[in-house]
Amino acid sequence: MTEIIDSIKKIAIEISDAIKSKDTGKVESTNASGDIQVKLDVISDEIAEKYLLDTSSVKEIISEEKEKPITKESGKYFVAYDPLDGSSLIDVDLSVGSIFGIYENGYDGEDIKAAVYVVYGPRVEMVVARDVVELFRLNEKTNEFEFIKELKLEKKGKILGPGGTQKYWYPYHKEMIDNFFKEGYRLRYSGGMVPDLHQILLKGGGLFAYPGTEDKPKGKLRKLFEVFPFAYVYKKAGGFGVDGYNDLLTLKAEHYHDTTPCFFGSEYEINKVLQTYKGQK
Ligand code: P6P
Repeated sequence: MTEIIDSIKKIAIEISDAIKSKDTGKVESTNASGDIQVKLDVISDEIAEKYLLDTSSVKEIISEEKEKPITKESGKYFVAYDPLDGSSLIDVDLSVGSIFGIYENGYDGEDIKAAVYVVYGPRVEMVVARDVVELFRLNEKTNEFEFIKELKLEKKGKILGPGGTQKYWYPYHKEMIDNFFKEGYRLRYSGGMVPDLHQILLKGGGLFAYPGTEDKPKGKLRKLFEVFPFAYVYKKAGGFGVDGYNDLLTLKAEHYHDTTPCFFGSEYEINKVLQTYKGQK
Protein backbone atom coordinates (compact mmCIF):
# COMPACT_ATOMS: atom_id res chain seq x y z
CA MET A 1 0.00 0.00 0.00
CA THR A 2 2.86 2.39 0.85
CA GLU A 3 4.31 1.75 -2.61
CA ILE A 4 1.04 2.90 -4.22
CA ILE A 5 0.88 6.02 -2.06
CA ASP A 6 4.48 6.85 -3.02
CA SER A 7 3.50 6.47 -6.70
CA ILE A 8 0.52 8.80 -6.16
CA LYS A 9 2.92 11.42 -4.70
CA LYS A 10 4.94 11.30 -7.95
CA ILE A 11 1.72 11.49 -10.00
CA ALA A 12 0.56 14.52 -8.01
CA ILE A 13 3.82 16.40 -8.54
CA GLU A 14 3.77 15.76 -12.31
CA ILE A 15 0.08 16.69 -12.67
CA SER A 16 0.67 19.85 -10.62
CA ASP A 17 3.50 20.82 -12.97
CA ALA A 18 1.31 20.07 -16.02
CA ILE A 19 -1.53 22.25 -14.69
CA LYS A 20 0.89 25.18 -14.41
CA SER A 21 2.46 24.71 -17.81
CA LYS A 22 0.18 22.88 -20.23
CA ASP A 23 -2.62 24.02 -22.50
CA THR A 24 -6.08 23.69 -20.97
CA GLY A 25 -7.81 23.62 -24.32
CA LYS A 26 -10.47 21.09 -25.13
CA VAL A 27 -9.78 17.96 -27.20
CA GLU A 28 -12.19 16.46 -29.76
CA SER A 29 -13.06 13.56 -27.46
CA THR A 30 -15.25 12.60 -24.54
CA ASN A 31 -14.47 10.24 -21.68
CA ALA A 32 -16.31 7.06 -20.77
CA SER A 33 -18.92 9.09 -18.92
CA GLY A 34 -19.48 11.37 -21.90
CA ASP A 35 -17.70 14.38 -20.38
CA ILE A 36 -15.84 16.57 -22.90
CA GLN A 37 -12.12 16.17 -22.20
CA VAL A 38 -9.62 18.98 -21.87
CA LYS A 39 -6.03 18.32 -22.91
CA LEU A 40 -5.03 18.20 -19.23
CA ASP A 41 -7.50 15.33 -18.63
CA VAL A 42 -5.64 13.25 -21.20
CA ILE A 43 -2.18 14.33 -19.97
CA SER A 44 -3.11 13.65 -16.31
CA ASP A 45 -4.50 10.24 -17.21
CA GLU A 46 -1.27 9.35 -19.03
CA ILE A 47 0.79 10.41 -15.99
CA ALA A 48 -1.32 8.36 -13.57
CA GLU A 49 -1.32 5.30 -15.84
CA LYS A 50 2.47 5.43 -16.26
CA TYR A 51 3.24 5.39 -12.53
CA LEU A 52 0.44 3.04 -11.43
CA LEU A 53 1.28 0.36 -14.02
CA ASP A 54 4.89 0.62 -12.90
CA THR A 55 3.90 -0.13 -9.28
CA SER A 56 4.47 -3.82 -8.48
CA SER A 57 1.61 -4.14 -5.95
CA VAL A 58 -0.94 -2.83 -8.49
CA LYS A 59 -2.79 -5.62 -10.29
CA GLU A 60 -5.34 -3.53 -12.21
CA ILE A 61 -6.17 0.09 -12.90
CA ILE A 62 -9.26 1.79 -14.25
CA SER A 63 -9.52 5.48 -15.05
CA GLU A 64 -12.64 7.63 -15.12
CA GLU A 65 -11.28 8.77 -18.50
CA LYS A 66 -11.34 5.24 -19.96
CA GLU A 67 -14.03 2.64 -20.70
CA LYS A 68 -12.31 -0.44 -19.30
CA PRO A 69 -9.55 -1.49 -16.86
CA ILE A 70 -5.96 -2.39 -17.67
CA THR A 71 -4.92 -5.66 -15.99
CA LYS A 72 -1.35 -6.82 -15.27
CA GLU A 73 -0.01 -10.37 -14.83
CA SER A 74 0.91 -9.77 -11.18
CA GLY A 75 0.05 -7.49 -8.28
CA LYS A 76 -2.63 -7.29 -5.58
CA TYR A 77 -4.55 -4.01 -5.52
CA PHE A 78 -7.08 -2.55 -7.96
CA VAL A 79 -6.81 1.24 -8.34
CA ALA A 80 -9.76 3.28 -9.65
CA TYR A 81 -8.89 6.90 -10.21
CA ASP A 82 -10.13 10.24 -11.52
CA PRO A 83 -6.89 11.82 -12.70
CA LEU A 84 -8.18 15.39 -12.88
CA ASP A 85 -11.61 15.96 -11.38
CA GLY A 86 -13.30 19.25 -12.26
CA SER A 87 -10.74 20.03 -14.96
CA SER A 88 -13.03 22.62 -16.58
CA LEU A 89 -12.44 24.80 -13.47
CA ILE A 90 -8.78 25.28 -14.44
CA ASP A 91 -9.86 27.77 -17.10
CA VAL A 92 -11.23 30.03 -14.34
CA ASP A 93 -8.25 29.35 -12.05
CA LEU A 94 -10.21 27.46 -9.39
CA SER A 95 -8.85 24.46 -7.47
CA VAL A 96 -9.13 20.96 -8.92
CA GLY A 97 -8.09 17.52 -7.73
CA SER A 98 -7.15 13.89 -8.32
CA ILE A 99 -8.94 11.00 -6.60
CA PHE A 100 -7.67 7.43 -6.05
CA GLY A 101 -9.60 4.49 -4.63
CA ILE A 102 -7.47 1.47 -3.70
CA TYR A 103 -9.52 -1.73 -3.80
CA GLU A 104 -9.00 -5.49 -3.32
CA ASN A 105 -10.71 -8.21 -5.43
CA GLY A 106 -13.32 -5.88 -6.92
CA TYR A 107 -14.77 -2.37 -7.07
CA ASP A 108 -17.76 -2.53 -4.75
CA GLY A 109 -17.95 -0.22 -1.74
CA GLU A 110 -16.93 -3.06 0.57
CA ASP A 111 -13.80 -3.71 -1.51
CA ILE A 112 -12.14 -0.33 -0.91
CA LYS A 113 -9.14 -0.57 1.43
CA ALA A 114 -7.69 2.97 1.21
CA ALA A 115 -8.34 6.29 -0.49
CA VAL A 116 -6.12 9.20 -1.51
CA TYR A 117 -6.97 12.57 -2.99
CA VAL A 118 -4.87 15.54 -4.07
CA VAL A 119 -5.99 19.19 -4.19
CA TYR A 120 -4.23 21.45 -6.70
CA GLY A 121 -4.93 24.88 -5.22
CA PRO A 122 -2.84 27.76 -3.83
CA ARG A 123 -0.91 24.86 -2.29
CA VAL A 124 -0.76 21.20 -3.32
CA GLU A 125 -2.20 19.07 -0.53
CA MET A 126 -2.74 15.32 -0.31
CA VAL A 127 -5.07 13.44 2.02
CA VAL A 128 -4.37 9.77 2.68
CA ALA A 129 -7.06 7.62 4.35
CA ARG A 130 -6.06 4.25 5.71
CA ASP A 131 -6.92 3.52 9.34
CA VAL A 132 -6.74 7.26 10.02
CA VAL A 133 -6.93 10.32 7.72
CA GLU A 134 -3.68 12.24 7.27
CA LEU A 135 -3.05 15.61 5.64
CA PHE A 136 0.21 16.19 3.72
CA ARG A 137 1.41 19.38 1.98
CA LEU A 138 3.88 19.63 -0.90
CA ASN A 139 7.06 21.53 -0.04
CA GLU A 140 7.73 23.02 -3.46
CA LYS A 141 11.38 23.65 -2.61
CA THR A 142 12.17 20.01 -1.83
CA ASN A 143 9.33 18.46 -3.89
CA GLU A 144 8.48 16.35 -0.84
CA PHE A 145 5.04 15.89 0.77
CA GLU A 146 5.28 16.81 4.45
CA PHE A 147 2.89 15.47 7.11
CA ILE A 148 0.77 18.26 8.59
CA LYS A 149 -1.87 16.67 10.85
CA GLU A 150 -4.55 14.02 11.29
CA LEU A 151 -8.04 15.08 10.14
CA LYS A 152 -11.21 14.44 12.17
CA LEU A 153 -14.80 15.60 11.67
CA GLU A 154 -16.81 17.11 14.52
CA LYS A 155 -20.41 16.04 15.23
CA LYS A 156 -21.78 19.12 13.45
CA GLY A 157 -20.48 21.78 11.06
CA LYS A 158 -21.47 25.17 9.66
CA ILE A 159 -20.96 24.91 5.86
CA LEU A 160 -23.05 23.40 3.08
CA GLY A 161 -22.22 22.42 -0.51
CA PRO A 162 -25.57 21.80 -2.31
CA GLY A 163 -24.83 20.26 -5.73
CA GLY A 164 -27.06 19.30 -8.62
CA THR A 165 -29.30 21.48 -10.77
CA GLN A 166 -31.70 23.18 -8.33
CA LYS A 167 -34.45 23.33 -10.97
CA TYR A 168 -34.58 19.51 -10.83
CA TRP A 169 -34.27 18.98 -7.06
CA TYR A 170 -37.02 16.88 -5.52
CA PRO A 171 -39.28 19.07 -3.32
CA TYR A 172 -38.28 17.27 -0.09
CA HIS A 173 -34.58 17.78 -0.95
CA LYS A 174 -35.12 21.50 -1.60
CA GLU A 175 -36.94 21.87 1.72
CA MET A 176 -34.05 20.15 3.55
CA ILE A 177 -31.44 22.44 1.94
CA ASP A 178 -33.56 25.54 2.68
CA ASN A 179 -33.84 24.45 6.32
CA PHE A 180 -30.04 24.16 6.66
CA PHE A 181 -29.69 27.73 5.38
CA LYS A 182 -32.43 28.88 7.80
CA GLU A 183 -30.28 27.32 10.56
CA GLY A 184 -27.45 29.63 9.45
CA TYR A 185 -25.27 27.30 7.33
CA ARG A 186 -22.93 29.11 4.92
CA LEU A 187 -22.92 28.21 1.20
CA ARG A 188 -19.57 26.69 0.12
CA TYR A 189 -19.79 25.19 -3.40
CA SER A 190 -17.21 25.66 -6.17
CA GLY A 191 -18.31 22.90 -8.57
CA GLY A 192 -15.15 20.95 -7.75
CA MET A 193 -15.88 17.90 -5.61
CA VAL A 194 -12.31 17.62 -4.33
CA PRO A 195 -11.84 21.19 -3.02
CA ASP A 196 -15.48 21.31 -1.82
CA LEU A 197 -15.12 18.13 0.25
CA HIS A 198 -11.58 19.09 1.33
CA GLN A 199 -12.93 22.37 2.75
CA ILE A 200 -15.64 20.61 4.80
CA LEU A 201 -13.08 18.11 6.10
CA LEU A 202 -10.54 20.80 7.08
CA LYS A 203 -13.24 23.02 8.60
CA GLY A 204 -14.27 20.08 10.77
CA GLY A 205 -17.71 19.38 9.36
CA GLY A 206 -20.82 20.32 7.37
CA LEU A 207 -22.59 18.73 4.42
CA PHE A 208 -21.83 18.15 0.73
CA ALA A 209 -24.80 16.91 -1.29
CA TYR A 210 -24.98 15.73 -4.87
CA PRO A 211 -28.50 14.24 -4.87
CA GLY A 212 -30.56 12.33 -7.35
CA THR A 213 -32.68 14.79 -9.34
CA GLU A 214 -35.64 14.60 -11.69
CA ASP A 215 -33.28 14.77 -14.68
CA LYS A 216 -30.58 12.55 -13.12
CA PRO A 217 -32.22 10.17 -10.59
CA LYS A 218 -28.92 8.29 -10.09
CA GLY A 219 -27.00 11.52 -9.53
CA LYS A 220 -23.84 12.51 -11.40
CA LEU A 221 -20.86 11.41 -9.31
CA ARG A 222 -19.21 8.06 -10.07
CA LYS A 223 -19.06 5.29 -7.49
CA LEU A 224 -15.60 3.82 -8.22
CA PHE A 225 -13.66 7.03 -8.90
CA GLU A 226 -15.31 9.68 -6.69
CA VAL A 227 -17.99 8.43 -4.31
CA PHE A 228 -16.47 5.31 -2.71
CA PRO A 229 -13.06 7.01 -2.13
CA PHE A 230 -14.63 10.05 -0.44
CA ALA A 231 -17.05 7.85 1.52
CA TYR A 232 -13.99 5.99 2.84
CA VAL A 233 -12.18 9.25 3.73
CA TYR A 234 -15.19 10.68 5.55
CA LYS A 235 -15.92 7.44 7.41
CA LYS A 236 -12.31 7.16 8.62
CA ALA A 237 -12.43 10.83 9.69
CA GLY A 238 -15.46 10.12 11.90
CA GLY A 239 -18.09 11.33 9.42
CA PHE A 240 -20.55 9.62 7.11
CA GLY A 241 -21.37 9.08 3.46
CA VAL A 242 -24.87 7.99 2.43
CA ASP A 243 -27.00 7.79 -0.71
CA GLY A 244 -29.98 9.15 1.22
CA TYR A 245 -30.86 5.77 2.69
CA ASN A 246 -27.72 3.61 3.17
CA ASP A 247 -23.99 3.83 3.90
CA LEU A 248 -22.37 4.41 0.50
CA LEU A 249 -19.79 1.69 1.20
CA THR A 250 -22.56 -0.94 1.29
CA LEU A 251 -23.38 -0.20 -2.37
CA LYS A 252 -22.29 -2.31 -5.32
CA ALA A 253 -21.24 -0.93 -8.70
CA GLU A 254 -23.52 -2.14 -11.51
CA HIS A 255 -20.86 -1.17 -14.08
CA TYR A 256 -17.49 0.61 -14.05
CA HIS A 257 -18.99 4.09 -14.57
CA ASP A 258 -22.03 3.69 -12.34
CA THR A 259 -23.20 6.79 -10.45
CA THR A 260 -25.14 7.34 -7.24
CA PRO A 261 -26.72 10.17 -5.28
CA CYS A 262 -24.30 11.01 -2.48
CA PHE A 263 -24.16 12.99 0.75
CA PHE A 264 -20.96 13.43 2.78
CA GLY A 265 -20.75 15.12 6.17
CA SER A 266 -20.90 15.14 9.94
CA GLU A 267 -23.30 13.16 12.11
CA TYR A 268 -25.87 15.93 12.64
CA GLU A 269 -26.19 16.77 8.95
CA ILE A 270 -26.26 13.19 7.70
CA ASN A 271 -28.97 12.33 10.23
CA LYS A 272 -31.04 15.19 8.77
CA VAL A 273 -30.53 13.69 5.28
CA LEU A 274 -31.60 10.22 6.42
CA GLN A 275 -34.68 11.64 8.21
CA THR A 276 -35.63 13.65 5.10
CA TYR A 277 -35.22 10.75 2.67
CA LYS A 278 -36.79 8.08 4.87
CA GLY A 279 -39.98 6.87 3.25
CA GLN A 280 -39.42 8.93 0.07
CA LYS A 281 -38.51 5.91 -2.11
P1 P6P B 1 -22.27 20.48 -11.33
C1 P6P B 1 -16.87 18.14 -11.70
O1 P6P B 1 -17.29 18.11 -13.07
C2 P6P B 1 -17.75 17.16 -10.95
O2 P6P B 1 -17.59 15.88 -11.45
C3 P6P B 1 -17.43 17.22 -9.46
O3 P6P B 1 -16.11 17.55 -9.22
C4 P6P B 1 -18.38 18.28 -8.94
O4 P6P B 1 -18.76 18.09 -7.59
C5 P6P B 1 -19.58 18.14 -9.87
O5 P6P B 1 -19.11 17.57 -11.08
C6 P6P B 1 -20.19 19.48 -10.16
O6 P6P B 1 -21.33 19.23 -10.93
O7 P6P B 1 -23.52 19.82 -11.87
O8 P6P B 1 -22.54 21.27 -10.07
O9 P6P B 1 -21.49 21.27 -12.34
